[in-house]
Amino acid sequence: MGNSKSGALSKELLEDLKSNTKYNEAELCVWYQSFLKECPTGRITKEQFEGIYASFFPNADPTEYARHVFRSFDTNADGQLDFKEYIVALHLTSGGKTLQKLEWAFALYDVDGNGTISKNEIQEIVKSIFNMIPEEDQNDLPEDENTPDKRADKVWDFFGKKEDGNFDCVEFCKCDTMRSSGMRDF
Ligand SMILES: [Ca+2]
Ligand SMILES: [Ca+2]
Repeated sequence: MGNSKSGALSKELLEDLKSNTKYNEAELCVWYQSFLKECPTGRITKEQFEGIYASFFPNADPTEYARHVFRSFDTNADGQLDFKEYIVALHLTSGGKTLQKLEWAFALYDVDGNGTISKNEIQEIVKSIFNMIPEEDQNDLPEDENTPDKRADKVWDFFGKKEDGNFDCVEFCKCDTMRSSGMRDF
């Protein structure tokens, strides 16, 4: 409606994204135009999202992991990513380690969304990550983390939890050194 520079991006959404991401107005407008070009409906479906992952990992099976990532970005759980969710995703997966990023990683691992992470959930995500590693590359992994179970055990040990324990977002975010301790896939 005459607002040619920002397209259909509302002022409200623009302000929201400006304060919650590192992008400025000009960048957001450019992202919005390219988003609409790729997704004329203004929405990315789960299938489209899986398709994007599949194109990046032609020699492996990223479907499960793509589903988990999609879930963690689909904050209103309507089965689609709108522009806001897309930009927040972009912001979280690029750039430095921030509390926001840790909170997102927590949401990724909290498969059932109950606010805590269990060992089963760690195993499920680690398994989906392994599916993305071509078999010949799996052979090159260190002996103590060359299977999903070993890797999950390592991560679990890092948090110092009992088999049937779980941890919440505060504990998770406190573990600042986790990147170098087996959870480097963030
Ligand atoms: Ca959504
Ligand atoms: Ca959970």
